[in-house]
Amino acid sequence: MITLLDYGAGNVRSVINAIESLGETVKIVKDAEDILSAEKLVFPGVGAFGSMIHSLHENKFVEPLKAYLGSNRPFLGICLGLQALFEHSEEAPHLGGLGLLAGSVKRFDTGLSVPHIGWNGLNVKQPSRIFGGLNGDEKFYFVHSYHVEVADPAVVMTTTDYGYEFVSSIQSGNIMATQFHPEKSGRAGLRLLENFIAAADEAVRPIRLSDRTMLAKRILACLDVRANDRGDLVVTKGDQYDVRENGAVRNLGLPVELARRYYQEGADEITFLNITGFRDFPLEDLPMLEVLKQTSQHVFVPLTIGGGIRDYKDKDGRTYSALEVAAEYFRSGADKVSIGSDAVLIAEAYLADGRPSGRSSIEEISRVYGNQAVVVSIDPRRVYVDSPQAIGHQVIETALVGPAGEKYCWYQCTIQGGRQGCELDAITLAQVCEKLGAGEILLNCIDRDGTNLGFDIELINAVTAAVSIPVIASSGAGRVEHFQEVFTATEAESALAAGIFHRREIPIEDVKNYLAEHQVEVRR
Ligand code: 1PR
Repeated sequence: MITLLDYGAGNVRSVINAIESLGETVKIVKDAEDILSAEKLVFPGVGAFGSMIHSLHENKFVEPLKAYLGSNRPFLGICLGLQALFEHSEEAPHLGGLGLLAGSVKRFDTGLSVPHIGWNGLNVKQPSRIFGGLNGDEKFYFVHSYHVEVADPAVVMTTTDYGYEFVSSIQSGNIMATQFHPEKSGRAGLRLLENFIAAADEAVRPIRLSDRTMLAKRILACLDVRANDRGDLVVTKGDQYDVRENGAVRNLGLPVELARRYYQEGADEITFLNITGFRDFPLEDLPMLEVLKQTSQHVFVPLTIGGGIRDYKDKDGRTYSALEVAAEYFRSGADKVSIGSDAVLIAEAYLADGRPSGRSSIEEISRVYGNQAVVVSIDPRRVYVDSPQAIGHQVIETALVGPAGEKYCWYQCTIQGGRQGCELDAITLAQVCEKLGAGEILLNCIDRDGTNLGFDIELINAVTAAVSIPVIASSGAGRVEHFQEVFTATEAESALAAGIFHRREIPIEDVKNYLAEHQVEVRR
């Protein structure tokens, strides 16, 4: 049996699902005694360092944890569960860590996008029993803005390169901890967890040792989900956001089945967008929560859910915050939430007031769950203008001239799935959302959606140049060459597609093979 320390933040469901998929049972810590009597303890830290340490103190888990760690029984820390072992973190300088290992936690100091999100490799520095069956060239899923700096190099199990080499896992006796998420790292991650559970004696070194790792460009499969006219939840797909064909909602399959297929076919991440979420109340929209729960039982890559993340008043007048809605999604298996319409309203309010409210969904969710858990989904549409000074928006010069020969355009934000245009441009929206705490931008494009004409490179370049958080390029993928183009002509960290995958026009494997042949780093 594995004892799991859940202090109530983020997605521990996926760790439980991963362990259970390996045939092991999980007991969740309820009190100090459960920690003290554990045989094998897993500590998946999620969210922010400060709130984690706070909760550990509040629950009176600190002393039992220290006692458990002192007994040298098997321990696996994940992400913040690694960082917690050290003395301090820059993320919450006034709060000490557990101090089991000498060293501290620092924010990434690199010109690259922070958080470091995605699939990266491991430079193995010492043998371990958790490497059994691994080749050494596998990639694992990372999502973090901070990393540990150890005082004693003897505890370093692996390092990873992102701008510079940082410690990505440690080992000290039976205590192991990884900065990456094995439970979100597909087959390689499950193997690592299996090795931890099996407690084999022999420490091994994988065969293929690298001395430099590279972050892979990610390929995301997106499932736009809504109820069809019979009320069944289906995956649909629009042409420039119009999901109806001959009056009926297009039905391209069942959400759980399709997500599972894409996981098996090598998708690096799966995104569900509840496209009518803006008008439904998600906490009453139980089928969507059920889709997440069922998907996360079999799909061990990151899951993002979007649609309807905002504050609500139900029919009895009770108010629910966006944070409560997000919390329910995290509990059901989501790793990130994606905020669309509400982000536009928040940015407009911020620009009007000249300061953050401190209470917006972006700020509240990122404060509790960390920036990496908050994606902002932008649904822009091109508006052509004659001159760069024409209006008070961030205008770009375009090679794709407008219908009347216009050489400039701006990207108008929309809400409610493109139904309503706003007086805000996509570049400004992305900048404001980064300031407020968003960790990633999902950059759609209504003009390109469903067209198979390729990504809007000009839009993607304008937004990636304006922010330092990762950008997911979305809308318009029609050929494998489009993925190569977006990764070579822009700084996008990942690319998302829907139609070509749903219609089985191009398998994910073909996209990755083509990218690998053209020297774009991918996870295989
Ligand atoms: O506004 O917070 O409730 O979130 C609603 C979410 O639903 C937003 O993220 C918005 O993008 C999405 N959405 C709303 N209406 C539609 C629609 O299609 N009618 N779908 C919609 C957006 C766009 C992409 C699509 C890519 C790739 N879908 O995610 O998957 O364009 O498609 P392609 O590869 O086939 O070109 P809120």
